[in-house]
Order: sequence, then C-alpha cells, then structure tokens
Amino acid sequence: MKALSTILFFTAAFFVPIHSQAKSPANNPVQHLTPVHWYIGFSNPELEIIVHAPGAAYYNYKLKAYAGVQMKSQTSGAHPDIAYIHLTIDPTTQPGSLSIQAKAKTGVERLPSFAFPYELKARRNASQRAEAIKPSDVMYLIFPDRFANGDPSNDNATTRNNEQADRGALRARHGGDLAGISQHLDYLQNLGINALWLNPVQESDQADESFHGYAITDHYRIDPRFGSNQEYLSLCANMINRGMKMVMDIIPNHPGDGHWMYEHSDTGWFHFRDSFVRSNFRAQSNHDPHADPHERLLNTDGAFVKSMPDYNQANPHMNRYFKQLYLWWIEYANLAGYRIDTYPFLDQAYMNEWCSAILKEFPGFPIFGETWVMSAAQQATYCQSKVMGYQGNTMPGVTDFALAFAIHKACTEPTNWNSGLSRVYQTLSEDFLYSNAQAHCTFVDNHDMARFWSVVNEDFAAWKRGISILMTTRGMPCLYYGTEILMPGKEGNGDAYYRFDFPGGWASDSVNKFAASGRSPLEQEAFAYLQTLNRYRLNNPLFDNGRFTQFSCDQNVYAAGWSLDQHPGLLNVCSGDTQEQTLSWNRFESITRGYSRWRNIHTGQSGLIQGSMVVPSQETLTLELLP
Ligand SMILES: [Ca+2]
Ligand SMILES: [Ca+2]
Repeated sequence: MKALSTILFFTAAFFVPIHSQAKSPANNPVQHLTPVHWYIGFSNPELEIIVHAPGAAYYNYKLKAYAGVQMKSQTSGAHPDIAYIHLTIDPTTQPGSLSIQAKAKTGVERLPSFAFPYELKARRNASQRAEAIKPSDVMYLIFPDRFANGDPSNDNATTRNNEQADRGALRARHGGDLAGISQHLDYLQNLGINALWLNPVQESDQADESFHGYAITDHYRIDPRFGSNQEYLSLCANMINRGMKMVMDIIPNHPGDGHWMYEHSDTGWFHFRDSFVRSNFRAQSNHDPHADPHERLLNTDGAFVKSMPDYNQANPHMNRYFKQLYLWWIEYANLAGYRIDTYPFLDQAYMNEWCSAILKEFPGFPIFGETWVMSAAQQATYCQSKVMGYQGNTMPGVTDFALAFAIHKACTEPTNWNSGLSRVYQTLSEDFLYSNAQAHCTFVDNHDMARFWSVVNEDFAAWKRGISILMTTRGMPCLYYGTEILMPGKEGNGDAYYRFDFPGGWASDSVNKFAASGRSPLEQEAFAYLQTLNRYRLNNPLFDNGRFTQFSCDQNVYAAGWSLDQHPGLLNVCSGDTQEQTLSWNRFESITRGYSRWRNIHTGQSGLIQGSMVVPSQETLTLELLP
C-alpha cells in the first residue's frame, strides 16, 4: 500500500475537470471505465469493470440496487489508481443506468465519496446482425489516413500531442478520414467491392508516427482525426444498408505507450513494464520442436518496438479485458469480421481461449490472424488445423502470406516444374493442413509490403495473371486500396512508400483517379479488368459452395477453377510460357463435365468446350463455363 501522503496527493487532482468518456455527473473523478458500457444477454453473465480514477484502489464500491445485477466482488489494484468491479448480469435485466457508489476505505476517510453511472444496453436481435464475410465477398483494405480527406476540419483535431497534419511528410498524418471513406462508397461498389478492412481507426494519440494507427491509446474511442464514434457507427450502418460489410483490424498484442493503461499500469498488465525488451520476432519458435525456450519467450513477450509495449494476456485482468473489448466492438458497431494484428507474437494459448470466447457469443464470426510466415505448414499452426498438436486451435483463418508469396513468384519468375506458376499449384496443394482454407484472407499486397504493381515490375501481363489468380482462387480475397489504378510502391524505401495518398482523395489534388477521366488508358484498363473479376465473384455461390480444382503446370500453363451443380462454372488459365500453347479441353474434363460452352468474362468471346484452346504466351484467360 502507498503511504497516506501519496493518497492525499492524488486527492488534490480530484475535482479538476478531467477527460472522461462517460457523460459524468459533477464531481465524478473517474477517468476511464472499461468496458465503457456493456450489453445484456451474453451467455457469459460475468463482467469485470476496470475503474481508473485517482486513488481508485482506496475505495469500497457499492452497487445501488438494480434488478438482475449483482456485484459479486471487487478488488483493488496494486496501482493506486486502479480497481476492479465484478458484476453478474442476469439475461432478464432491463437496459438502463447502474449507479456505483465509491466510499473511502477505513483509514483514508478523508478521501471524498463519489458515484458514477454505468450503462447496460440491450443487444441487437439476430435479424439485425451483420452478415459475416464469406468467400464470395470482395474485400478492400483502406489505410484511412491516406485514402480520402472527406472532412478537412478534423485534420488537426485537438489531441494530447496536438500533432499537425502535413501531407509533405511521409510519416505524418495527411488528413484522410472516415468521411472520406463514406463519400467513396459508390466508387467502391462500382468497383465491385462489398467489404472493407480498415487499418486501425481507434485513437492513436502518440508523440511520434501515429498515422498508421497500430499504437492505440484508447481502445474504445475512434481517433478524432478520423472522426467520431458516431461517424464510425454511421459508416458501418450505412454499409450494411448498401449490402456491404465492415471488418475491424484489432491489436491485442500491444497499445501505444501513450495509452492510459500503460501510464497507469497495474502489476502484471504488461511484459517487461519497466524496461524495454524487444521481441526477437522469431515466429518459428512458437512451433519449432527444437526451439530454445528463451527464444520462444522473447518472441511472444518482447515488445514490438519501444513505443508499443507488450500486453501480458496471461494476466487475469488482461484475459478478461480483451475478451470484453472485442465482444463489445462486434456488438457496438455490428462488425462482419476481425483481422488480428501480429498474431505470432501473442500468447497462443490465450488467443485460442479468446477466439473460443468470441465464437461462443458470435458463432461463425470470421477471424483471420496476421501470420507473416513463409510456409503453409507454419501458417497452419495458428488456425483451425489438421496438424498434429494444433487440432485444438480455434482461430478460423489466417492472412495467407504463403499464397501471396507464391503468386509473386508466379508473376516474376519463369514457370517450370518447381518455379513460377508451379509455386501457386504447390502452395494450394498444402491446403490439407487446414480445417478450412476458405477461412483465409487472400491477397497479393497490403500496407506493410511493396505494392503488387511494383512487385511485378510494372508488367501488365504479369499483373493480370496475379490478380486473376487472387480473384478466382479459394479464400476471402482482399485488395489493397489503389491496386485498381496501378499505384506503385517499391520495396526498400520503407512502409510509407506503400501508403501513398489516393490521387483525388484531397480537394487540392491536381488529378482525380476516382473518376475514369483522371486515369491513364492503362490505369483504366486495370480498373476495368479488376471490376469485371470483382463483379463476377461478388455474391456468386460458386465461390462459397462450389468445388475448387487446380491443374498442374503442364506446358507451363496453370489452370484452376470451380464447378457447381446447376450453376455456371469457372476456369482461370494462366500461361507462364514464352510460346503460344495449345491445350486439349479433355485435360479439364473433371471441371467441365456438365458444361458445353465457355465465355471469356473480360472479352465476351465464347466457344464450345471441345477440341483445344489456344493460350497466347504469358496470357491469362478467365473463362466462365456454361451449360
Ligand atoms: Ca480529415
Ligand atoms: Ca506479445
């Protein structure tokens, strides 16, 4: 316990107006409550509220009688400003506002009493719930600071660090926001997009480089540079009305060091709270049977960087905090899926428990973790898997880096038995490792990687090959913003080069590539090519319920596609050969059975499925199969 002098020091700050998320009555010193409110009717009736207030540990808390709600217990943090309240909430409880009264403990009676409200809300009913993302959706990843500035008035919204927007600085904020995304939903739908994954949009009020959003300082608040919580809710609701879906990017591994939880950390919330120990980033140590235990520990418990301290998910309070936090966001914003950041650096046992807790309350909720590792076998150790020792994994899918890297090779190296397009064939042949490869998020680039147009050295035939594979293979495809206009972003200059502003997203831009008139002929060709593939995929049951078949790279041509009874099929044919190739349709009999004609979805050209097809050198043919 702290000396009384320390306690009295805290009381000095008691009646100074302070930041609080709740609409607080006068004299309410509470700075944070987590969760900020809660919902009635989760199958787990238990709730732990963290109270952050000056001297919070020196109080007893009492719940004013409220039918259906019991205060089970309360504990004081070792940190003087932290207390924990445990409620049990019966599913029959009526929505409303609880009142919790705080009275100083014996021996510190000089501390003033106070009370604070805590709101319990009704959950939305099942018919109002967002539809989960699925393979026949087309997802689009937006880096919110760099897509479109729909509201210049929030560019320099007041924050503790008062960082000023500066479009001339690569790693400063540029002013992109939720309003900019809202204003381009027509554009996105026209492109054939129906799902968005936004890089994190919660408050990231960091002293340095907050533009990427991965150093969150308040998990329950949208960053004022992006908009408000209400704007986020409106965006999500508006998208649902349009048949679109929102995926949230979540980061249970670390906050920013400007987070109040780090500044007021109770014992055990963080690994290495008082010294900087950096992760060795050896994801392999999680599954390596020969791993050194010290390396394994350093991987999961070391900090990502100094400004992103590492949460200790094994701590019982953090255990509850992250379950409650991410149940809250699904219910609050009506989300359609989660992408989990830096999954291999999390406590793996805890994350399996966490995924189970989410899936118990939201059965079938899509979750894919970022697993930036180099093989399918390694990826399979993180998700629901058929791999010995990992069959108990609960995360449905991963971000499929193994396939992304295979597609890169397919588009940059000559195809042979083991190279080029054969790498895609071999990578997908390893899908036996996963419980469900359709739960993976597939992609060719993202905010951390060189952009695909630069990966293929601006070779349009290679770009089409890779994009066609992405948009016709298994899994849930995600396009990175700007792919449709061939935005460049070369490896080697740092990640800010993968995150350029979308031309036309700012009123002062000299060119607007959101409009066809602002695109070059090649950019327009790319846009139209992608639009055709997206629209073909969108809500097409072939990709959800069909049978996926791939064919090995005979004649250096890779083909893969889908068939489904009583429904048109698809065959995507990619040549990695330097000569024109003539292929017998007989080879594809297992997929063309029941179909008699083909139609090129880009050109409209059609013909009979008989004899042979001619595939020009390096060309890609995407053929719908018709009765
Ligand atoms: Ca703005
Ligand atoms: Ca960690």
